[in-house]
Amino acid sequence: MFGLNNECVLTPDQEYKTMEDYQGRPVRWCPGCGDNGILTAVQRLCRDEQLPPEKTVFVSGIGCAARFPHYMNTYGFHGIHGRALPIAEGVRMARPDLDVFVNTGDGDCCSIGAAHWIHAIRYNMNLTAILHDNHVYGLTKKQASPTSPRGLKSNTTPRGSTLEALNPLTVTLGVTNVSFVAQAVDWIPELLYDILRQAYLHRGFSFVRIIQRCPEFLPKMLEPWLQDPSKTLLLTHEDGLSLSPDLARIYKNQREHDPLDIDRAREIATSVDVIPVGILYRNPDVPRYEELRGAGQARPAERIRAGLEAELDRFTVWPDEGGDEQRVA
Ligand SMILES: Cc1ncc(C[n+]2csc(CCOP(=O)(O)OP(=O)(O)O)c2C)c(N)n1
Ligand code: SF4
Repeated sequence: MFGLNNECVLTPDQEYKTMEDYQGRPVRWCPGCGDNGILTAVQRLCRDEQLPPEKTVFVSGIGCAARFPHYMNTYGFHGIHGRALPIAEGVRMARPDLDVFVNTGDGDCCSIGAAHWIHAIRYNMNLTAILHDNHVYGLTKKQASPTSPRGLKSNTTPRGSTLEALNPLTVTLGVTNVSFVAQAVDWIPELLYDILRQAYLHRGFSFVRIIQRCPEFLPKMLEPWLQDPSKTLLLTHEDGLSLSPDLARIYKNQREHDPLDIDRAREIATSVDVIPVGILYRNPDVPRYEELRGAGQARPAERIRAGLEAELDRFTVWPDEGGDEQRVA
């Protein structure tokens, strides 16, 4: 950025960051995997918001989607299966000055991590949770997940899965203290970006379910929605998505929806043949756990040091108190 006399007015640590500045290690997802588009949208968001990499953290569980933190040039925590959310909540409590994102697959979030998911919604901590929903366990090579459609033939359901799929939108919208729920698809980048940006700007637990293509294991599953734009329902509102004329021309199936209307949001979430895309629910007034706990401030360094010293003292061997005997509190 340059001032009136063309002099640079940015200090070195404030230099404008480009998309490349947010790119981490080379990506190893399959070609055509929807995770690639999600990564690009997130890197664009980081660039547009100029998020400081040293103040931004991506937390994940285990799965293909969970490789996300490796591909970001920020802080990251590739955690354990199903535990991305509690790890992220811990980061949030200890470091309220950081922007915390969570990347979780449908197995990671809706199966092994389901209990954490429900309580994360209820705690409403300021996190941006991105559910990469490819309807299958990708990393472990095609097992049915809770969001697999009924009848899906997989390595764990060779005769077809017997249960109806769990709907992550209705589940989230049903939990006490829910404050932000949106749905995107990986193949409409303009809306994917807009939705992720609105989720990031929301103060509270923002839950974005992204319908994600897995060409490796479910190459045909989303074809009907890719081929026929009328099977996508765009949710528009002055407080929701704003569509470019080009997009509005292609996706004519639109519906005005006020994101404050939770009853209508729940009804839209149950859509069967169409995929609703947009902000289903947003309520900025839901209290956040950090606020209620009064934990909005980072702990001063002296307090952290005193705590560590006290903990180490418990295991210190005190030579003047009986030689090599360990003094354990
Ligand atoms: C405790 C535990 N159980 C099971 C596994 C094996 N495992 C690794 S990833 C995964 C499922 C991944 O599916 P999903 O979360 O949908 O992510 P995707 O790979 O599709 O992105 C499983 C079952 C594990 N790593 N740890
Ligand atoms: S297996 Fe599926 S989800 Fe995993 S990287 Fe390949 S296409 Fe993506």
